[in-house]
Amino acid sequence: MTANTNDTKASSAKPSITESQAWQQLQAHFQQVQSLHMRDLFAADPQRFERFHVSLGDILLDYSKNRMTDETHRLLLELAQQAGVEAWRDKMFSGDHVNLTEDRAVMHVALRNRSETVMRVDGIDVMPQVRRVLQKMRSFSDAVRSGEFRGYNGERIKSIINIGIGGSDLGPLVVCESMKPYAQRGLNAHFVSNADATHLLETLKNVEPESTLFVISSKSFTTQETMLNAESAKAWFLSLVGNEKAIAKHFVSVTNNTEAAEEFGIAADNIYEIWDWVGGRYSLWSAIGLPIALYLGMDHFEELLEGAHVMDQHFKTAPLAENMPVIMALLGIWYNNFFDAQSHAVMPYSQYLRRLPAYLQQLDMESNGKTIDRDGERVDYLTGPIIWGEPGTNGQHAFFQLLHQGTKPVPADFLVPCISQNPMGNHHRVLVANCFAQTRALMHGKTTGEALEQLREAGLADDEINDLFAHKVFDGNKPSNTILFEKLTPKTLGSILALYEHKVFVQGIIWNINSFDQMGVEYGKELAGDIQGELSHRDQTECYDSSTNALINHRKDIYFRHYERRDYDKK
Ligand code: G6Q
Repeated sequence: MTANTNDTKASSAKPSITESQAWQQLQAHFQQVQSLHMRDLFAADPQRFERFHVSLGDILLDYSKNRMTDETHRLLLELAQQAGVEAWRDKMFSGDHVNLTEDRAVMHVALRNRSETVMRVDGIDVMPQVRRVLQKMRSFSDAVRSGEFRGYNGERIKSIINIGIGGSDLGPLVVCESMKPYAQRGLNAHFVSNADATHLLETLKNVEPESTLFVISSKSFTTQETMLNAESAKAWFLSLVGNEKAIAKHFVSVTNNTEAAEEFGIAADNIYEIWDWVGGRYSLWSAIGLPIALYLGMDHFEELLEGAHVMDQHFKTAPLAENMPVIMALLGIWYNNFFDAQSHAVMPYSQYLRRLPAYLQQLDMESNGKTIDRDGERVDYLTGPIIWGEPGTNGQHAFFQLLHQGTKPVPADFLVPCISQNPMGNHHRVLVANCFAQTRALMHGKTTGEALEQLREAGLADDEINDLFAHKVFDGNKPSNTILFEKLTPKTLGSILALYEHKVFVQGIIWNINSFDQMGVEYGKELAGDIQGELSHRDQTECYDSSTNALINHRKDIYFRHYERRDYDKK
């Protein structure tokens, strides 16, 4: 371990956060405020929005529709202070090995550092290498987009297929999907991740080899799904083109394992480097963002970086009380640990952001889905929530019922632009009105009096009203944040993604867990190997539990019978 790491570890050896004064005070405070209704808090204080919102550039975070008072706010901020959030944030920005279990720096902020500031990892300024790779991305993406770079037979590149999974998929995917209005006409971006060949084959149905560029994205270049898909894509390409040399014009790679990429057949020049201080789920800002640069152009990619940098500076310098990621993190902890909320919903009122919940699922759940704290002890409090969501207004016609009248508390984030990328008739006004109406209804609910009045106005008889009214009452007091922004531009998207990254970081610090490893993912990578071996022969499998054995044997029976019959039929 380096001196850096030892320092970090020594300073983290402290009593559980639940023993801190702030936590204890929050617990006592929770008893007093849990029965307060936000409806009354708003009625009693016309300035509530004024006090509980914060802006950064064109992004407004309204957090006034939360079950909190000034005292809650104060105590939550104290919790952040007592957990050492500021010190840990500074350690991350200084390149300390805050990823303790992997003994690594966590420096995705350097990837989008648009200032002249030096950013060191293990004593070395990483900015020159970051800028070198960005420059290489620019040259290549410019050449592809202008048609200067062409396929082996002179065709222009029309399709980019990213082959990667997890962090090497979700980040570029969410950005490309969200930024479609900025894409170049005639250029399509596809993302293939699943081991299920369907994903690759269905994608290949839409492209021609001469005009397709594959980006093999894998930090390790060993991930099973990615290797499978990359090999099958290469085989497909060669079967149609029949020319090994053509690979140099159609396959590039982003990886930390250049040797393996070269062995796969990728020309050295076509390899884009990433570094071990870039975590997979924090890597869209690195060369893993190459599909973004290709699809949207490097200027837009740099605007995305700029947006993230603005959020980084805000996170680094704004006082905790006005710090957007800190506020969102603390509210999340308030519900997770004091109200026992098991999940957190994300509702983008923007079709372009439809994949945001999936991206945030990985960011949050892979980072903070941990039980062992930084000191190696089992935690005795809840850590990361289940993240889920769908775009509005669709969710309203599906699961919103549970938000309004279910028995489980589900705090939610609503994201909505003020201006649409696709102004058309009344669509956007309807969309925004629905978003605001939902957060208002969740907060306010519908009282018994209001329900009765509505039923009377509808002309129902008294006995009908009696039977119905209880079903028409909405408790309200359901918390939400609203993130309202001007327009979904690359810069705004960069800020929003960085906002969530830092939110997750702050929560990890308070829960005293390492948000930057992913042992569960690695465990998954180990597991399938043995079973794959068992599936390849006909003998009965008996080495696992009865359930796993039976499932394996059942599949073998069906599979081998299916192929034997097919071979027999062919004869
Ligand atoms: C992310 C995780 C994980 C990883 C994938 C792909 O933080 O580490 O999702 O990104 O397993 O890994 P490779 O990029 O090495 O293929």
